[in-house]
Amino acid sequence: MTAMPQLRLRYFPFPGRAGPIRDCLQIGGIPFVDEHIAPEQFRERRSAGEFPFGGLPVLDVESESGKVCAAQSNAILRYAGRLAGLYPDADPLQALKVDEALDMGEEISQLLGPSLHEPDPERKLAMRKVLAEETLPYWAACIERLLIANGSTGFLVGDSLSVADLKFYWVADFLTGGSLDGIPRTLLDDYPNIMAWQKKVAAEREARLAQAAASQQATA
Ligand SMILES: N[C@@H](CCC(=O)N[C@@H](CS)C(=O)NCC(=O)O)C(=O)O
Repeated sequence: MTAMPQLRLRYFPFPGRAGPIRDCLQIGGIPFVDEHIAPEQFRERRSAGEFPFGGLPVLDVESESGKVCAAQSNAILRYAGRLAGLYPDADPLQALKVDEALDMGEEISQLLGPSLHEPDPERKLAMRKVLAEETLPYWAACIERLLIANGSTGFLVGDSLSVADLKFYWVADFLTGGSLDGIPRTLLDDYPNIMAWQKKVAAEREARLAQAAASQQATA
């Protein structure tokens, strides 16, 4: 039997792009070191060339095949999903749909980037207005259609939790959590399938995390 690789996930001390990866590994009962890098330390460590493409998250994997340091949150999430049984590896069509959703999540995250980095408050709010009134409703309508096309199962792909749900759980949390000035917390309220999905995935995630924590305690 192949031994489980040793994993170290490096990211900032907030969910961001690492939220779904942390959840996935925890739900799957996959041990990993969850290293939180303070933003002040990040710049210094990046200048020292510590991160392959300069950004976070980064996953260090040590296995029988050697050591690997990998970047790109979706690639890491797929890998974590394979280890945790939350990526439909055996079904290419389901995997295609999961990949589609992951890339859509990344596209939405990237759309937020310019306003996050905009220092001028007026320009920031003007950018957020376009996001809140045009760009994000466009993508929300795409997700609503995805959920309907999947039979309104309450999951993005198939009829069970996958890494696609975990990715969007954190994207939706960021969008509607109230931390983005100019983006209303009610942004997704007009999309009944998204609202039902959000409720179901939040409950499923919590239950699966609690189950994983309980079984880890039982074997400790
Ligand atoms: N496409 C990359 C984007 C990585 C990225 O932009 N990460 C952000 C944090 S979410 C980062 O490292 N920001 C710090 C910076 O670039 O200064 C991925 O999905 O991992």
